[in-house]
Amino acid sequence: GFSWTAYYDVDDIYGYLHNMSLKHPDWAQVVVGGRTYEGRQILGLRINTPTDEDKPVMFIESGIHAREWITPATTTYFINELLTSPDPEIISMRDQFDWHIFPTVNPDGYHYSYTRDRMWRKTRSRSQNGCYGADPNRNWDYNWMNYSSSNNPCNYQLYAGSKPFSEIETRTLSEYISGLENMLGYIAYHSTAQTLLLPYSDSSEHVDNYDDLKKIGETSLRYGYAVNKARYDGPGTAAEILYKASGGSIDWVRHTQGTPLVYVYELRGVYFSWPPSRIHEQGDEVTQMMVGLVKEARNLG
Ligand code: 0X9
Ligand code: ZN
Repeated sequence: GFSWTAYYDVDDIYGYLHNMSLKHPDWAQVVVGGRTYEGRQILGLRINTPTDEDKPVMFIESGIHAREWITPATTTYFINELLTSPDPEIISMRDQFDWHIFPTVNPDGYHYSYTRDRMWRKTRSRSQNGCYGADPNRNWDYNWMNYSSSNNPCNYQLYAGSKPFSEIETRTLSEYISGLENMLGYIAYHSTAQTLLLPYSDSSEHVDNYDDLKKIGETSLRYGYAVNKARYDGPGTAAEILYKASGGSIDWVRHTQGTPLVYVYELRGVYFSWPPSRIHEQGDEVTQMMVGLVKEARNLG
């Protein structure tokens, strides 16, 4: 069976999502967020418990970078918490939103990292000169190619693609996102800078609700800290506390969709490695970070 003491390949993660939808058919369903170069689907779980009113959407993007294995593992852990936890705080968080949760939005890359090259980061599209993959977090259609981006398809990490949305993964996922009405939050998980980032990633400009985002982020980190005493940097813009990077998903989401709550959580680990025996620890921390985020967001209205 599926557990949180090991890392799993894509098919097992997708199997878990299917099992959960069979177990909770009334409020959990598998959704297709997009397609990949190698013909996979980008699968997620939509969790939407029955209520009278329409609920705001909370979107979770995970695993856009293939080698950041802790992110899909944490995300399925979080799904399991939403589905099974008896904690009233977690139940209340679950019931407030229409959740769209995608544990691995770059499944071709993740499978390649899992089976061939642990440090693989990009997609697996083949370019004309025979090199593989683009960085899917440099490929979104907003300020494409400005910072921390390469135009060389053979660049192992930062090739931004031949044009904005050249990658079928980012293009199809962006279409899915555009189709969502009333998206309140978009949360992306990365690793391993142990940092909480706000938009924008490629400019020092502050978004109009920067102060709220900062306050909500601080509460989120405080809730996370209570679990393991792990200190995260931030919250702050990538330009302020990490480095400027263009073409990232959160910048596109914020700019084109106007989503109010947009964050990148860089989770823990050392050079993309994190012991499988400690997935629980990271999972509980992220769950509490989400509880804190949702609480403070509601306080601020
Ligand atoms: O460079 C990135 O894409 C992220 N760091 S990582 O080490 N996981 O690759 C930072 C993402 C910051 N946000 C955006 N660039 N949108
Ligand atoms: Zn990353």
